[in-house]
Amino acid sequence: MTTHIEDGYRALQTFAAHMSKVQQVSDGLLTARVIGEFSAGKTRFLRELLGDSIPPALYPVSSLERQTRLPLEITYGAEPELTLVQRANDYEINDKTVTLQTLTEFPDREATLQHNPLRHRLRLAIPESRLILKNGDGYSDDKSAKRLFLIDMPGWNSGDDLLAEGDASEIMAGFHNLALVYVVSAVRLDGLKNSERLNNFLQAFAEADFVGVRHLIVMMTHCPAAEANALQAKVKKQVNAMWAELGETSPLSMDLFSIDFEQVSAAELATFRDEFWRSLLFPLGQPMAASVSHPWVHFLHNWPKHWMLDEPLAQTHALLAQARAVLQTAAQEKNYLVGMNMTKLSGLDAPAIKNRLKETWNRQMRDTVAAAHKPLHQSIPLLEDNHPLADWWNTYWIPHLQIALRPIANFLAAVPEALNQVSPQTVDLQKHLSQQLDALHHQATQAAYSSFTQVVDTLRDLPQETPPEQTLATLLRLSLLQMRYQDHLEGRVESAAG
Ligand SMILES: Nc1nc2c(ncn2[C@@H]2O[C@H](COP(=O)(O)OP(=O)(O)OP(=O)(O)O)[C@@H](O)[C@H]2O)c(=O)[nH]1
Ligand SMILES: [Mg+2]
Repeated sequence: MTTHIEDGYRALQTFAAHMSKVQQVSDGLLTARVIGEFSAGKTRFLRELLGDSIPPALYPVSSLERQTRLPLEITYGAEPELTLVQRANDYEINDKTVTLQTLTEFPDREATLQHNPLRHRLRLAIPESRLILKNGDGYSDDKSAKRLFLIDMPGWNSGDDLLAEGDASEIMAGFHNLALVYVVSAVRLDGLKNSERLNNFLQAFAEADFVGVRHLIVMMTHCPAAEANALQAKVKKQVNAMWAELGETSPLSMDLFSIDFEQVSAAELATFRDEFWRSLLFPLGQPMAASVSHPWVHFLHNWPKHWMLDEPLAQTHALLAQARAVLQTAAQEKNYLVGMNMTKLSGLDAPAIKNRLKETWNRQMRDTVAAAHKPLHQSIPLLEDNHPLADWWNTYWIPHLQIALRPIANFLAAVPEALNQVSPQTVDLQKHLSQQLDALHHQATQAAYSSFTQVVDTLRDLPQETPPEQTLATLLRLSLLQMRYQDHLEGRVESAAG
């Protein structure tokens, strides 16, 4: 015999599998490249931005020497995964991207030397839902969710390869750009090479294709907080002057960030992350979703309306409330028929007594579901077969709710029988009814106030404004606790396989 908790976990695994299947998101054409001189802090910046979603072994290597050799594209994946892919162009998406290898740790520069940076890329998929373009990439006709690619590029003047030393325009902009992120170290602002490359970069930027407004993000690393304002002003002036020199008359859409990753506090980093995401996604003109910690949240928010559990849960609450009302109305202060006793029935023959009692009972119960034809345990709402929680609902929720409600029907079925047995010879009406009904009433009361119905009550008491993911998490967590409790109560032990 399996335990409740084993059955529960199995049902939740089905749910998890369902959720992972729902979240297949296809590749989009849109990219945001992170570019700049070697050791400017490009990789460090991406690590700081995304750190929480990247498992330590897959942390991109950032070091004092030139490091990044293959472009690293970071995109959304339900589970973190690092792969080596063959992909020469941003438009080789979905099936056209060939996965060559799955890596268990991030390779250093040496380990990537045999691959050609013009044809190979590393791809890091992480559960960061802001890397999903909910309404598509702005290029494909279908508006379904698409993956956005943040691409960490090798630094220019990084020495030995084609890609880094080649024509800047080839690596500086993507095929379709969301924005370009230009990383510069505050300590090297004045380098000659830097201003030459900034010039190259702005040319590439001017010619590149953008999904919305041509958006530049300048990310200044190694910047002490005290000098941030002065250095930002300096960079802004430099960039605007070069932009004008290129003959560009349109104003530049530019956001500037400055930070010293070694000095920043956790709170400052959190603010920086939010502001950066807002800036990056601003060309899409979509209000930015609040940062979310779990990818399922996004899918949950996009569930079809009729999949939301509000309605079936509300119906569950209603059924339980009806059951309790029956029990309470049936036995008021231990009396099954309020105000009725044998004295009131004196002079009546047996059939007349039965009729009187039946009338009294029906009158007493008329506002409860005792008067309805369909028993409560047959009115439990169902979930569609393809609902992600169908298995859990069918194997956990429904059986437990049936157990809570069925004894009400047993009790109600026994009442006419008990009334039928009353005759002019009956000495004490209430005593007779107690003998006939107390045990069943007690059973039904226990069932209606069980560890399971406590789960139902707790959910009803959640604040109105509780977000759906929190309600669901509470529901599932409580249900697992309840199963454990029930196993304990029934002395069931988990099998070795569980
Ligand atoms: N103190 C300090 N160090 C930083 C900051 N940003 C980056 N670094 C360090 O600078 C070094 C170079 O950073 P990377 O992120 O590897 O630079 P990169 O631009 O990716 O360099 P390549 O991959 O070689 O092109 C690393 O040791 C970082 O830890 C910063 O804001 N402050
Ligand atoms: Mg790097």
